[in-house]
Amino acid sequence: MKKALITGVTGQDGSYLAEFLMEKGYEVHGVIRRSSSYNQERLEHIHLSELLGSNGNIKRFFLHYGDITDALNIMNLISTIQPDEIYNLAAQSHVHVSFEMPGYTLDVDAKGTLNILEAVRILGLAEKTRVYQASTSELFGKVQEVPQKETTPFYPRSPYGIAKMYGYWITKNYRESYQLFAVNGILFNHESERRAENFVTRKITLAAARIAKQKQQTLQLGNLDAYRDWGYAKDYVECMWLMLQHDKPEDFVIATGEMHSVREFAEIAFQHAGIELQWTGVGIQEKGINRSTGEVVVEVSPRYFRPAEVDQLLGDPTKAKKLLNWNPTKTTFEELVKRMVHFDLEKVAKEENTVKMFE
Ligand code: NDP
Ligand code: GDR
Repeated sequence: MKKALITGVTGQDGSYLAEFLMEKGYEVHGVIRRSSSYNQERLEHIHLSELLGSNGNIKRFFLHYGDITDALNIMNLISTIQPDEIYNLAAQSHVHVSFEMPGYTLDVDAKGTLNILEAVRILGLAEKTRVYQASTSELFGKVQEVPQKETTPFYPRSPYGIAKMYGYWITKNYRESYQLFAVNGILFNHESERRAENFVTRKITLAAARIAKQKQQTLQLGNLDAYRDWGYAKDYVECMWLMLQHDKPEDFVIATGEMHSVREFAEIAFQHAGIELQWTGVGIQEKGINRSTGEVVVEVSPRYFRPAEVDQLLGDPTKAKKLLNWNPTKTTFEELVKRMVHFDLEKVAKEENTVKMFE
């Protein structure tokens, strides 16, 4: 049985990847951080299926306390588990937050990556353990070429993008210097009903659901004219695994090849929640009005503007299609938005019930 170690297992991608690898028959080990509040919501169903013995009562899912900034802890975990594959998904992953916490973002996203690669090298696991590094389309930042592919020059525009750039190069360097099977997945934005609530897509789908159910009045957004290449997270974790099964360690762009604006995302999301948006005004005066009631439901707030913005990202996944035989449009943009809104409509309905229960 192959063993995988996932850092960032409590996050959006980590939870989907854990499920995916369990289905493939792996023994899965995840790194969780000690927290004063519960942080395993996205993993509960995996715990449950293990407890119910649906996998023949052989425990195949293990969680370990750890932090990728703690080199000793990471060394100890890798030495004990002896994983065949490591997926480094742990990160301070919020671009806007990285402007407020650049030093911390550097420690986690750059040095944390080095800690993992060094542990594999020092422990003499270069031949056994394959490493996946969660690289990002934010490396492209201020776009030098459209669409972006593996050979497009980088120009990151945030402390997050710059820290991830170190992660990218150190991964490549360990591959070239020490013959590690270490690869970068340069993934473009991918979303889901498990997306954290402060990323723009989930913020919109939750707000659209709450506004439709009269639990919230308005949604405040920043730059409505940012364009992103949005895919579905569950489809993307498969690529991480495919990259580590490939015969050669190589870096891959993973994207849908289609981009949409934040404005468009909001329009479609509100539509699925039963509200037709009409835009009025310009710049920070711009507003989204509910066409049937005339109420303002979307406002622009400079609070969500970034000191330096990435205006548009569009990926070219040709290499992944060809070499990994990956299908980038399993879930279309429309389906993704619809799926997230319907999930949040149900979530919000349950919130209402909970409120009523305690009234
Ligand atoms: P999330 O923010 O949902 O999850 C991040 C995970 O990292 C959480 O499990 C978090 O733990 C963990 N983590 C944060 N800091 C540390 C640390 N110091 N030590 C150990 N664990 C830590 O991110 P996603 O799932 O969306 O993304 C996964 C990875 O892919 C990230 O590296 C992200 O930067 C990258 N990426 C994401 C893209 C996307 O569109 N989603 C696109 C391209 C790259 P906790 O729950 O305790 O906070
Ligand atoms: P991004 O995702 O920065 O692309 O990073 P995010 O959803 O935060 O922003 C996308 C775009 O929307 C604009 N925007 C807003 N963003 C947020 N969060 N909140 C708002 O209210 C808002 N209004 C407009 C942003 O300015 C931006 O242009 C994500 C993360 O998952 C990274 O970890 C990952 O590496 C990249 O995707 C690829």
